[in-house]
Amino acid sequence: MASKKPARRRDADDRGSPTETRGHGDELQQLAGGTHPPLTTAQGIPVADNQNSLRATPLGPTLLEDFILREKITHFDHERIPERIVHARGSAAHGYFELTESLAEYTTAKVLTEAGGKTPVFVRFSTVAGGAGSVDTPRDVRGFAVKFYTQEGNWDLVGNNIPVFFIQDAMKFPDVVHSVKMEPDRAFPQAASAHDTFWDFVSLTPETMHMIMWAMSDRTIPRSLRTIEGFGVHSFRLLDAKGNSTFVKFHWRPKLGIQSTVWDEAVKLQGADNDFHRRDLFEAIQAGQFPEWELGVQLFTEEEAEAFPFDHLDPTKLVPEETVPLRIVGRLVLDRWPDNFFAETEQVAYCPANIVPGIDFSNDPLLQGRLFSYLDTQLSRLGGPNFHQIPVNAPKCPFANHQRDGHMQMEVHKGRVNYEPSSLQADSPRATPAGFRSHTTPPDDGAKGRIRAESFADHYSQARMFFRSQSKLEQAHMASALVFELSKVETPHVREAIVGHLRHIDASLAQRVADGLGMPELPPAPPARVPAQDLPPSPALRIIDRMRDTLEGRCVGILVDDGSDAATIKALRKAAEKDGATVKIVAPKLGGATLSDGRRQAADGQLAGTPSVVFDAVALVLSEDAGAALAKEAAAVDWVRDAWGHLKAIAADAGARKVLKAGGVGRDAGVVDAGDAAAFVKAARTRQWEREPKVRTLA
Ligand code: HDD
Repeated sequence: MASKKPARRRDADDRGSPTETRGHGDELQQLAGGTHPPLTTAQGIPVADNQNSLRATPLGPTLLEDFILREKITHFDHERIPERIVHARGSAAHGYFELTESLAEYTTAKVLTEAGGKTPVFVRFSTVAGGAGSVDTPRDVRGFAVKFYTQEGNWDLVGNNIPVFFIQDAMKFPDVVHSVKMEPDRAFPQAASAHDTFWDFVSLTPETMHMIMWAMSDRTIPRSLRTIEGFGVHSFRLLDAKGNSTFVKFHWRPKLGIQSTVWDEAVKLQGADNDFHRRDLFEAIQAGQFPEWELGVQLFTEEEAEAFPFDHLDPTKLVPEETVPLRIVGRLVLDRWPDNFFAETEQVAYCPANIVPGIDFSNDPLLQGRLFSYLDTQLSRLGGPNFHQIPVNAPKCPFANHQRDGHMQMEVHKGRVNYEPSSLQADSPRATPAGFRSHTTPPDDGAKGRIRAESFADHYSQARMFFRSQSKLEQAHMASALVFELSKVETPHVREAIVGHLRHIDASLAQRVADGLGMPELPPAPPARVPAQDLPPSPALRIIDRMRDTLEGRCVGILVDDGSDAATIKALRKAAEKDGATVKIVAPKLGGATLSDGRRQAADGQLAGTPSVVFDAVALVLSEDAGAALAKEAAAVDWVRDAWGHLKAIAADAGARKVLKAGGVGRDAGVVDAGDAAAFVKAARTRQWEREPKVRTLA
C-alpha cells in the first residue's frame, strides 16, 4: 500500500539542504517558548531536527549515515550501569555535619575536633534486598551511608539503621546476600526476606540470631527515612596526636524521634505509593523541613572493652548504652535534594576504607572484609579507577598523587613527573607528616589460620537481651513478624529449625511462634556452644516508649466533600499545622469540593488514589448527605477502616460518623469529634497503641 503513495516520489524539492526539516514533527520544535541554547550532539554539532531520523526517501529505510540518530540511540542504550548488588534502591540528599562538641581529647581528625565547624555531606539511605526499582517499604534493614567531605579528605561512614549485623566474618557476606535476594531459579520474591533460602541460611547460621531479632522488630518497617536511627555498627578507633587509641561506636539519632509503621500499613503502603520514603524525604526538604540527626558516640578504652561480657569486635554484638552512655557531639542536617538522581544518588560510591587521619579501623573481621569489597564493587559499577573524579565522589579538599590515566580520566595532568621520589618538579606531591597513620596494634601471639575467635561463640545472649528489652507490644510484633515470615517458608524443617533457635532466646517467644505456625509441638533446640546469659535489659533498644509525641514531620489527611463544614476544616488545619504537621485535603474528586460557605476547596489527593496509609492521622468532615454516600464507597470505608487498624487518630463530625460505622471504627481516646481540634492534635501526636489488641490477634 505504502509503496503506491505519491510521497515516495523523488523530486527536486525532496532533496533539499542536508539540514532541512520536513514532515511530521516540525511543529513540535516550535512549541516551547523561552531562550533555549541550541541542541547539539555530544560533539557539539548543532542539531536541526530532533524529531526525524535521516531516511533515504520519505518512506524508505533509515540511513546508517545518520550519526545524530546513532549517537543518540547509542548513548541511550548505555544509560544504565550495574545496580548495586545490595542496597540498590536508595534515596539521597546533600547537607552538612556540624560538630557541637570537640573530641580533641581523643582524635586529631578535624571533622571531630573543630567545634562549630560545618562539613558538607552526602547521605544515601537504602533498602538492602530489593532491586533499584523495588518498593520503599518492605520489611528490610535500611542503609544509612554518610560521605563527609572533610578538609582532610573524604570520610565514609557506611552504616545501617541496626547496630549489629547478620554475620561475623566477611567470608559469609555473599552467602547471606544470595540467600535473601530473590531465589535464582524463579527470580522471586523481590525485596523480601520471607522465603525459604533466607531462613534456611539463618537456621544454619546461629550468629544471625541477634540481627534477626532486630530485623523482625518494627525497626525494619520505618515510618520515614527521617525517623530512623543510624549506626556505624563496627567499633572504630579514634587516635590522638600521640597515637593513643580509644574505641568508638557511631550513632545517628533522628531529631523527630524514631517512628515505625505497623506491618499491615507497610504492606498497603507498597500499593499506595512505591516511593513513599523517597517522596517523604523529597517533600520535607523541598518544604524546608530539613531532616536532622544528632551524632552520638560511645567511647571506651581497650581495658574497658576487656571487661564487657561480649567481644565488641564481633559485629553481631552491640555495646549497651547503659554500659557506655552515648555522648552527643554533633548534628547532621539534610538541606538539599540532588539536582540529578543518576549523577549523584546512583553514582555515589561509598567505601568504608575512606577514612581520615585521627580515625582508624578495628580488627572486626567483617569490617576488614568490607575494606576490600567496596572499592572493588565500584570498579565494576562505575567502570574504572577514576570514579573518584565524579563530582559527588570527589573530595572537596585539594588532592594530588601520581595515579594516572585509566578509563574515563577527566583530569589533564601536567608536567613530566608522575612518580616519586623525583627531583624534576618542585610542586609534585609528596607524603606529609600530617598524613594518615594507622594505629600500631601490637601483634597477638596466635598462629595464622582461618579462625573464628572463641569470644565470638555466644550467639544468643544479646538476641535475648534485645527481645527482653522490648515492650510487650513490640515483643508481640516480633512474634507476629516471625510467624508471617516463616509462614512463607515452604520447607517444614527450616521452620522447625528456626523455632528451635528461638528456644535459646526466649521460651515464650518460641512457643508463640510455634503456636502461630500451628506446630503440634515445640521442635528441639539445636546444641548451643555457649548458652544464653541473662544480660540486663536495655530500655534504649525500644521504639514505642521512645517515640516522640509530636506532629512535627507528620502528615494529617482531611477528607472533605461538597457541603463539608468550612469552619471545622479550617480549625483542624490550623491546629495541626501549628503543631508542626503537614495537612493534605482529600476529596472524592481531585477538582475539590464546594464547602458549606460556598468556597471551593482544592484537593491535594483524590480519595481512591490517596488511601489513609499515607497519613499519620486523619479527619473526616462531611455533610450528612456526603457521609451517607461515602458510607457506601469502598475507598472511603477503607480509609477509616485502615486508619483504625493502623492505630491512627481519627476525627469525625456528625456526617462522617456513618462512614466510621461502615468501616467498623470503634470508640477510644484516639477517635475524637472533629469539632475538638485540640483533642485531635493531642491524639494525632502518637499512635493509639492500646487499641492494637482490639484490632488484630498478635502472636
Ligand atoms: Fe555493605 C553497600 C552497609 C557489610 C559489601 N553496604 C552498602 C551500603 C550500605 C552498606 C549502607 C549502600 C551504600 C550506598 O548507599 O551506596 N554493609 C553495610 C553495613 C555492613 C555491611 C552496615 C555491616 C556492618 N557490605 C558488608 C560486607 C560486605 C559488603 C561484609 C562485603 C564483604 N556493601 C557491600 C558492597 C556494596 C555495599 C557489595 C554494594 C554497593 C556498594 O557496596 O557500593 O560492596
